[in-house]
Order: sequence, then structure tokens, then C-alpha cells
Amino acid sequence: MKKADIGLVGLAVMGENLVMNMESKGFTVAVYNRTTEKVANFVEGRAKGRNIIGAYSLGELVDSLKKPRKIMMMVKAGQAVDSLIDQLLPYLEDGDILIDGGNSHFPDTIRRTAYVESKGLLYIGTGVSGGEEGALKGPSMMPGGSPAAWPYVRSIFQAICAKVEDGSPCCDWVGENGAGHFVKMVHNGIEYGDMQLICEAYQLMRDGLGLTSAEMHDVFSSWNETELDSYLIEITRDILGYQDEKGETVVERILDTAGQKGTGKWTGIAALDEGVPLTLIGEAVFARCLSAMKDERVAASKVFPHSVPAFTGDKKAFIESIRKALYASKIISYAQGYTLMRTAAKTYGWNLNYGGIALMWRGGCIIRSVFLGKIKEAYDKNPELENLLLDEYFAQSIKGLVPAWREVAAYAVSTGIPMPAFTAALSYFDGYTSENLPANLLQAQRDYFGAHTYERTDAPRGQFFHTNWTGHGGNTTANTYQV
Ligand code: NBP
Repeated sequence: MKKADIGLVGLAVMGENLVMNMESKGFTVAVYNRTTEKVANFVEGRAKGRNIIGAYSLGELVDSLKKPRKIMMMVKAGQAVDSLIDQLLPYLEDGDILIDGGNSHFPDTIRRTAYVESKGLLYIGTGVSGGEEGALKGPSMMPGGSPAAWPYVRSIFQAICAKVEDGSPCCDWVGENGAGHFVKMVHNGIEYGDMQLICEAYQLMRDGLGLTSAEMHDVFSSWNETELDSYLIEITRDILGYQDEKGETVVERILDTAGQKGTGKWTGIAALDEGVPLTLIGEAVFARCLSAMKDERVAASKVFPHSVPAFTGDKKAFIESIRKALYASKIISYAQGYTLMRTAAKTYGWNLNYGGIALMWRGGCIIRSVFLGKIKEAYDKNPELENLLLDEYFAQSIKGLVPAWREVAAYAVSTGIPMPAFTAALSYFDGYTSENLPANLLQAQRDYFGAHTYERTDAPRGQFFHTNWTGHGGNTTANTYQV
């Protein structure tokens, strides 16, 4: 019997569609699912007549594969992956490759890579983005793990992934152990940020300018012809124009409490661990948390009633200012996300290709946009770019956007429309571009209550001083106790 090029475990929505995608590109795929009825249903149904082999045990799956065997796990992230690895290992040989295509947390992938390599096998943890449609038609893929595994899976991954206009694949090797899942996690964090920014623009237009959904549908439609051209702007346009059979706009009937699965939170935690100011994504995660407190918000709105005053200015001009503020904030979000990747790369010893990452996100995934092409250009020009804001194109863009950005933020603050991501982005920009921040006072406070010492403006960096602020403290400094 013909052996399969690759095996896949986990026939839920992502697994099934990835299998169909692989088969459509000429690969023979063997499939297995813990609940084996799903294997039968799939091979007798959607996969009938295709080069797809159904396996009803892990042993059967392994026997049906060409060597070195490649097995992709598309199961629920977490314990299921560890348990599946342990069930598969006894059937596998040196050089075989295990691939986790689920949304695993990167520290787990670092641990699993070491574990699987210690057994003589190779491991890949790959981010897969694009949901059901992406899995079927071409996802963005971010593989990391054992570098020696990449040459064996490259042709499959680059055949099934999304492509940009010139045919370049939205998939390339990211780096060792957990690098692929780290980059996927940052992608998801950026997705939270992009979505929150769009929602804030929507709220400004709805509550501030009194625009109807149909009017905002037209606004997003026109924005999609500008630098904001992206999948998320496109679907927002379509959502705002979508009516049910009764002619009601569905979005207006949806309760304003957001859910989350945790990848935004992981990104925020990673940023805190690395000491990177990832303020916009952090605010986007907290905005979802605040939205979920519906009952409390309703009660608080009775204690502090307020209404937004009617807008009296030039609506058309202000809509353009909102667009500019959204674009400026989006640049900040990506600048922060890239800073997180650069910092983590140093911590974990990854040699990340930042232009390549922008290309992987350029197509197939939820944050796909024309704008990522500009980020790719910036990092191709200078792979060591410290902050996206310092790239000439983005620096010039931001300079042109700042007046509108301030106008929109000031309007929101003065009328009481919450804009956590817009304003956090602007504060970051103002802080990042300030020669002097008030941290001199902060250091004085730390030294006052905890003798934490400080550096001086009139002494070389690295020289630390302590003041006996009260006259009755001693001269002993705290070298290990940190607040
Ligand atoms: P789910 O995340 O819903 O997982 C369901 C699959 O996991 C089923 O095949 C199930 O088998 C299998 N499974 C479970 Br649950 N526990 C198992 C275990 N202990 N051993 C073996 N198999 C087990 O599926 P999904 O939505 O297709 O997502 C798959 C992965 O891709 C996840 O990590 C997800 O986060 C990620 N992802 C999803 C999307 C998306 O849009 N859905 C996008 C990008 C990435 P059973 O049939 O026997 O229960």
C-alpha cells in the first residue's frame, strides 16, 4: 500500500481542513482521531476518493507513513499534547518528526522540544493562523523547534500556506524550540490590539458622532482603500452592513461582553516578564475584562450617569482624524510587539528574522494587512532596527498623524468616551520620545523608603548613590531587596 507523506492526529475543524489542504497540494495524508468514529466519518465523507488514509490506532497511523515519519498533532492545546507525545513515542524511531500545530504556550514547546529531542526524535511547534478557512485555503504558519526537522517539512508547509501577491509563502523557519509558538502568541496579542483599536474607532463614531451602522459600513469601506487595508477592517465593514431576515443589523443586537481564550493574556505576561512596555495589547486584554463585567458596569452607570454631548464640528473631517489616530495607534502596537520579540529573542537565544515574520503575517492570518509589507521593508532595510518608530517611513508617517491623534484622544477624554488603546498608544509615544521622564523622583522615593540607590545626571552611568533623606536613616543600601 502507498505510504503517506505525513500523518495528522486530531480531526476537529483545524485538523480536517489542514488535511484537505495538504491533499489538494498533492500529498498523501494518513489521519487518526482519538474518537475513531470521526476517522470513519471523515474518510467515508469529505475525504472520500482522496489520497487520505484512515488509521484506527496510533500504531496503524505510524505504519502508514514514509520515513522519516512526520506526524502533525492538531489537538486541544495543553495536557492533550503531552499525553499524545507519550502515546506516540513508543511507535517512533530516531529522526522521526513530531509537529504540534495547536495553540501551545511557548514554554511548553521549549520543554517538549527538549524532551522529544532527548528521545532521538525531532520536534516542531508551529503557529497556524487563519481559522477554518485559512487551514483549508492557506494559513499563515510560524514553525520553530528542532532546526534539523525543517528541511523535511518545508515543502509541505510552504505548499499549503498562504502566499502573498508575488507568490512568496507566508511560512518560513522562525527559530529554535518555542520560537514559532512565541511569534504566534505575539501575533494573537497584536490581533487583540487591532480589534480593540477598531472597536474604539467604532465607539467614537457611534457614541460621539452619532453615526448609524450603515454609515460606519461606508466609512470602513473607504478606510479599506487606505493604509488600513486589512482583513479586520474588511470584516468590520461587512459586519456593520450585515442584516438578519427581519432587516435588523445584527451587531446592534449583540451583547457587549467580550470573551477570550488566553493568548492575549500570555502576550501581556511575557511582556511583563521581559520588562517590555506592551501597553496597547495590555489595554486590549483589560478592555475585554472590563466589558465582561456587564452587571457591575450597568450598576456603576447609574451611580455616575453621563451622556456624550452632541458633536458640533465637521463630522467628515473628524472621521478622517479618527482614521489617522487608528493608524498611528496601530503603528505603536506593532512597534511594541516587535520590541517584545526582539527582547525575548535575546532571552531565549533565538535568531529571529523580523522581515520574514512580517511576511508570514502578510497573508493567511487574521492580522493580514498591506501595512505588514511596510514592516517587512523596514526590517529588510535594517534587521537590527531597535524600534519600528525609528524607521524612516514610520517616523515620517507618525509625524503626519500626531495632530489628528491628539485631537481624537482629547475629544474622547473630554467627552467621556473610553479609548484605552488609543490613549495608551499616545502616552507610550510621548514617553518613548521624551528625553526626560519623572523617574528621577521615583528613584528618590525608592531610595527614601528602601535605600535602593540612584544614578546621578552629573556622574557616569553605573555609579550608584544613596542619600540619608531623613537624617536618621543609615548609609546602608539595599542591594537585593527590590521594589
Ligand atoms: P480543538 O481544540 O477543539 O480540539 C479537538 C481535538 O482534540 C479533537 O480531535 C479531540 O479528539 C482532540 N483531543 C482532545 Br480534546 N484531547 C485529546 C487527547 N487527550 N488525546 C488526543 N486527542 C485529543 O480543535 P480545533 O479547534 O481544531 O483546534 C486544534 C488546535 O489548533 C488547538 O490547539 C487550537 O487552539 C488550534 N487553533 C485553532 C484555531 C481555530 O480557529 N479553531 C485556529 C488556530 C489554531 P476527540 O474527537 O476524540 O475529542
